Amino acid sequence: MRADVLDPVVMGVVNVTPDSFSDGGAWLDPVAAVRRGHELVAQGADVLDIGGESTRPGADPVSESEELRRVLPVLEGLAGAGARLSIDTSKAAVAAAALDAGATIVNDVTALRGDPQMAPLVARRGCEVCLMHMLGEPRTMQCDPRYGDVVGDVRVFLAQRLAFAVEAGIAEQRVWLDPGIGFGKTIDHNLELLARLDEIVALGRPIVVGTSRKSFLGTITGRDDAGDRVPGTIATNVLALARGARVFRVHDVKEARDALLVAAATLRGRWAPATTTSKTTA
Ligand code: HH2
Repeated sequence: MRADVLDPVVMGVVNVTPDSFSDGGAWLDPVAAVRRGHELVAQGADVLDIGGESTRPGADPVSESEELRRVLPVLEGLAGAGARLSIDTSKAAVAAAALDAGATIVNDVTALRGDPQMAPLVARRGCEVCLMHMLGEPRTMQCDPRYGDVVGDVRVFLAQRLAFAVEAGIAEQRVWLDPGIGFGKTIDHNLELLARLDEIVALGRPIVVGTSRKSFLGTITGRDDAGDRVPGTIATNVLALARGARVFRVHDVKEARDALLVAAATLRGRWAPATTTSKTTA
């Protein structure tokens, strides 16, 4: 399964949206998005996560046809770019078209709850899938989220979604899990999840962490501009690596990659070149 848990997988974000919280509109033009994807690969991205619908708090849903119109030319333009392609969607039709265009990972922030066709599709295609925890839905998720014990609740949810996926015919070794930082969580919920990440890692699947530029980092540092939150992002990535996280979803690939490689070598106490095979299969 995992040859070396200290071998970080860097997942670079390409948001083909007008309204994403940190880069909305920047890569809406497919030519610009493809150029951005190539740039992230050159910076060391192992995976490109391409999304056509913002999930920021308060975001409005996007139609299937609009989402397809946004992401398909970008996926086609990035097939063969040198990184695995992930489609960030909760719609099975979008995922199916993305897989046809060369994606091999489905990143579903609803953890297969959003579209009943998603689990059978993933099972049929044998692709990898990321199942993320979210309390509520993007429009309302930041309105007073409450948990008994946030880490315990997220862990139970992810274990249940993993069992659901396996029951649906998805191979367990194809499943990645994500605690969903910022999705129906207060700043303290996010911090507790990161502090006790080892309890989520204990589920035995590769753990994806998506803290990149998120607002809790701005609250701690006083940085309102999302682009100024890169050092905060890196602090969380490095600590998450030390606690066993495997995949790091980031906007700033160069900075995150270098920090993670140095952190991994330091944690090991020796330097060894990255093992490509183990990385690409997470
Ligand atoms: N965060 C965002 C979107 N997709 N997927 C996973 N697995 N984990 C995350 O933490 C995650 C995610 C939100 O970030 P971003 O894509 O930059 O913003 P937006 O949703 O506004 O497009």
